[in-house]
Amino acid sequence: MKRILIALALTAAPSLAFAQDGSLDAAQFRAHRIQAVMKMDADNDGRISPAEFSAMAAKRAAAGHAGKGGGEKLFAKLDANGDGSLSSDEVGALADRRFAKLDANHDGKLDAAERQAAHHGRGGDQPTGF
Ligand SMILES: [Ca+2]
Ligand SMILES: [Ca+2]
Repeated sequence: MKRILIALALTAAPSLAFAQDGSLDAAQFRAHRIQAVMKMDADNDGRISPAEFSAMAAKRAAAGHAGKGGGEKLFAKLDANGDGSLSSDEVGALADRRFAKLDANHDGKLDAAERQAAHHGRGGDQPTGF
């Protein structure tokens, strides 16, 4: 089961290809976020444990990326089913919500400006850059 999840996560995460105009649709955004978060999966079990999550948060903090320290609250927020680990589904669901928020003009795509805003994490309090 775990192996299947990993395989799915891998095939669902194609290299990020921008449309010609540099915009990104919801599916691409989602794949990209899942890919980024699953990099935290140090033991490759297809899920992000609290330890893996805080290791990444600590790394980012050390690299000078702000983050409000303890990722515990954030982790709890991301762990939609409360099973103590983050699955790619949970990450994907959050990415969808994030996308809807970032898509300022609601055209179903993130253009360069909207993506820029995302990059700077405006209104984001999340060390993983959601
Ligand atoms: Ca893991
Ligand atoms: Ca979970």
